[in-house]
Amino acid sequence: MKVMGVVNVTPDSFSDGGLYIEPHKAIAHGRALVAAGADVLDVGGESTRPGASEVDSELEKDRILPVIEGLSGTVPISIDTTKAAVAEVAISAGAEIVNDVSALRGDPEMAALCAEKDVDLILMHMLGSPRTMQDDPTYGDVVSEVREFLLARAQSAIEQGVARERIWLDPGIGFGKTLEHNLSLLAATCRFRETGFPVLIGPSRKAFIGKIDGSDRDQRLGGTIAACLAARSGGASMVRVHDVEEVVQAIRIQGQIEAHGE
Ligand code: PMM
Repeated sequence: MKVMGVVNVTPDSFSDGGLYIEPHKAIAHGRALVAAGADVLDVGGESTRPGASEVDSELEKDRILPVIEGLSGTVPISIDTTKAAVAEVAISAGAEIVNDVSALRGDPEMAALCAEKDVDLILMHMLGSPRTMQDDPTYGDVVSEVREFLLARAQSAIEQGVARERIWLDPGIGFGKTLEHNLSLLAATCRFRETGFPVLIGPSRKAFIGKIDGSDRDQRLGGTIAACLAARSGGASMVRVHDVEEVVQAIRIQGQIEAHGE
């Protein structure tokens, strides 16, 4: 399983908002994550935390461009955006993956851009928008509904020219979900893997951990690792995390133990 390291160039993200808003700090952080074992870096210029407001695309471009240029040539870079204009400059600067938390609902140009540039495309489930998603999220059967949604978005991407083998699915931990929903989705990673698409899971430092044990954002490493290992056991192909070094170690040890089993 691969590890995607998070480089948030935002003033207000879930756990690291404001730390890397200056390009040289974001670049140094990205390089440190690569040294710690990140296989991919996910660069984002717009926060998706609950209640966050939208960022103008020019500001988002200004945030991410110097950072992607500075990190290009290290490991594959993913651009975390819902806007085709931002994705386009990111791809020109070297990004090879588009991480679209709106699953192509944010911008009608996004699918065509990904198809034309032949980049990987991560489709994530979110109920509503970051502004409203935590307002009493309700599902009948959360796993089936999220799975059907993602399959429909993948089908739409394919119809718009994106190659099937470029598509990743992500159930969107924390995006319009209660604690119960998040746990059900994590426990059902294999149901997403069964679709044939590679699965990405992003549990890092998220609120569901704190809802279980009362921990603050900077005290959720153990919970993050537990969720990553559960995702790996369920067949996830990549986890998106802030604490790369510790997660890489945990995955490696779990893999070694499994390799020595019956
Ligand atoms: N989570 C956040 C941002 N982008 N992208 C994907 N594909 N999956 C996620 O779970 C995800 C994401 C929010 O996390 P942060 O603001 O703490 O980085």
